[in-house]
Amino acid sequence: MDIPSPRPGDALLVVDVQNDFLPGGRLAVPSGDQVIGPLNVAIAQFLAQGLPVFATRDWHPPEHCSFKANGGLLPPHCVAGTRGAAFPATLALPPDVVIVSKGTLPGNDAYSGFEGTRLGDMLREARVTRLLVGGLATDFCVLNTVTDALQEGFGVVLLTGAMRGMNLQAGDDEAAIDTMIEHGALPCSLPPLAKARLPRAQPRYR
Ligand code: VGL
Ligand code: ZN
Repeated sequence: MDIPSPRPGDALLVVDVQNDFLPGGRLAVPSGDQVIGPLNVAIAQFLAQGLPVFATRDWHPPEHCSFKANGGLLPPHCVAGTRGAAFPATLALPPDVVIVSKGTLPGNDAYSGFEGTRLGDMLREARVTRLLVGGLATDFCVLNTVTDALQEGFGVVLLTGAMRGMNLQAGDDEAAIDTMIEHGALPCSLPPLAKARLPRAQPRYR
């Protein structure tokens, strides 16, 4: 298994790294904060190479259908404009990050960043062919976003060190990773983008 060096046509996709999904948040993913360090390494490398960074976020109205008070199953979370919906200050998103909000309508939930958004079109407009993906939660929004990305014809590399699962049942995160691989995603199990710190091994000719 190879560590993919980002190349032209790649984009980094950061999935739902928001305060409410971090420890202490309304819908916390266990150890969710551990994705921030490796994602910051990846962001720095994409920035250095002039490659685009996209970030999805759950962005619900207060009357969202997934909330218990509105007949859903979940505590209120990621209400648009609140601190819980914000990206953590420690996540070093670049100034030109493309933010994709999902689940913005009261009656629609979206576990995939492609659902009800322009993400697919924006990626195609940016000539992106492959996504390197990390974030939260492996077994919900990462899973659904990745299977949609593959369905839309994008290549996907899973930054498995930069994602964490909700694990409502033990092992849900590993099962989700297996499912994404079965659908065609490639895992990168080594510390993501460790090569970022190494000089380029060889000059490149074209
Ligand atoms: C998510 C539950 C509800 C997620 C979003 O980002 O995985 N999970 N909304
Ligand atoms: Zn949600």
